[in-house]
Amino acid sequence: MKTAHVDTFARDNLPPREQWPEFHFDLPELQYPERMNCATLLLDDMVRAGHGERIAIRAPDGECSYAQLLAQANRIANVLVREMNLKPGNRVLLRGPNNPMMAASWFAVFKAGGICVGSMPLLRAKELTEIVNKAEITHALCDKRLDAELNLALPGCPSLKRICFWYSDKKNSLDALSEKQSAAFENIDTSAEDVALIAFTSGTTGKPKGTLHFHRDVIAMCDCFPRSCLKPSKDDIFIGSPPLAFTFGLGGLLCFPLRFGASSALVERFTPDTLLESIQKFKATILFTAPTMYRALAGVWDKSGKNYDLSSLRKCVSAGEALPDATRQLFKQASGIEIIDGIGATEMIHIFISHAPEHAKRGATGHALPGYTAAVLDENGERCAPGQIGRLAVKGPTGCRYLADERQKIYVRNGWNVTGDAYVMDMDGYFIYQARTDDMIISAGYNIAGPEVEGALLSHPVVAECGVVGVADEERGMVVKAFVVLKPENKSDDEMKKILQEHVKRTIAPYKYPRAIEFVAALPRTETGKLQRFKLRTP
Ligand code: 3UK
Repeated sequence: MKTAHVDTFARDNLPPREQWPEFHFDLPELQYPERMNCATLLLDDMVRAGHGERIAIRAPDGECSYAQLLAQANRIANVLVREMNLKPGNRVLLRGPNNPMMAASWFAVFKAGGICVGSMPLLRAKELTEIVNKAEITHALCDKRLDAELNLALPGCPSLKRICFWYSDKKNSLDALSEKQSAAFENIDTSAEDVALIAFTSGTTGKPKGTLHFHRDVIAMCDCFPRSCLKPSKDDIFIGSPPLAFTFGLGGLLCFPLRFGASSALVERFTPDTLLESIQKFKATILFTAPTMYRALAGVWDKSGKNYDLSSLRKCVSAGEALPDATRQLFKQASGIEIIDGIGATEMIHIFISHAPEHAKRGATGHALPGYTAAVLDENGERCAPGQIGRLAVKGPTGCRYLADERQKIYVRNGWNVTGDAYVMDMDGYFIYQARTDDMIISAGYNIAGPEVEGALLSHPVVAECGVVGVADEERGMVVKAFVVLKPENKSDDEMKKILQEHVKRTIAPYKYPRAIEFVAALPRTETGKLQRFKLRTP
């Protein structure tokens, strides 16, 4: 397919074809044309189809219709092309909290044929430098309030020549420049296989990996999980915490709502209480967030929940890490809502195993979504029998393509995307998460999955949060160690340790109980809500 990219850096740095996973487009809704620009489908076409007057983005300081979002994206696209000399294929860093200018900027870059590289708001200069250099980023659009780390990074980023800030009152701010531009823009006629974004993995260790996703992939993610599990309507109002730089947020808080003619409430920062307040304020119907937030929400729901009208909320999606059954149950008791759990990955762009709320099964992530095939494989790449633990492997319309990275050969094997997760398939074909493959604890010959022990601990009422890892032990090789955050007003003493150990022994196979327990005030987490187990292993 003929590329629209003049700057072919991304294409030139795709992995060689023979290292790509298999791609399958076996559903009627996954038959895509050879040329597509994802912004055209998500924005221009929606306005053409008559959604122009409907609200696309809701934010604390006002609403923005589809037509207004389109106009703003067009103005920014004109700034990129006319003032910042963007050429199709150039990489553009997008840095800001979730807000309307950030949303419009994503679309502006897609429209202009640029390649979006989102940056998590909390990234420091060192991490920014790494991704700018790895992706040879040439342009940046940045929220003025997040300029400090970017400015610190600049001396180490020779490729990054043109930067424009928004929410700034300067003459050359993105706000001022875009006002002067036309609200019309003709989208670049990209190929379905032109790279639209480079998403860096929130990898807990090692150098960040950039995953390349095509215009087609952005649309495919909208046509898989939302269509088969979430089933949104045009009246839904999405809300949630993941940054747009995290593909979980890009899908759930920007692309999914627009694909279905619905709207997204973008809020920059959440605590459990302000999230509840925002659900009321925006009458949000669909929530996207991580398991820890659901647990925290369940904790404040009964107290704070009374202060808010939360009756608009219908569906809740959890991803990013395993959803402990204790959290699923607590949240259901508090809200009446059965969480939709889904496993996704930056490499796959979004969720590929999940379930409709009525098919939730305790402890299980669900089934492969229509369009995807999933399997649990042993070390030889053969399928494991039901009940046998192995490596999760998946293929479908999206898949892993790392930007110039040897680790492609680790993630993709025999056409499968191997996610690095240990899973079991049960007799009903449900996929049941065990642990990250390298987080499995082997103690005295037993295989123990930390998350299972965490689940048992979380079912005790004094436990607010916990993380379980293996620590070296002379006698047993490794022992199970739990780091526990207690709810306020509980004593962190030896007696409490005993109580928790006995509780685990009663809940799951006794040999899995944590022989060591350490009480801590908080657990180390990434910006995407993931527990950083490696930090617990090496204090
Ligand atoms: C883990 C889960 C158990 C799992 C993501 C939804 O998390 C996302 O992408 P990342 O690249 O991490 C991928 C890894 O995270 N994981 C995610 N969801 C679950 N483990 N149950 C889950 N429900 O180890 C996976 O390999 O940061 C999630 C959509 C888009 C995403 N990028």
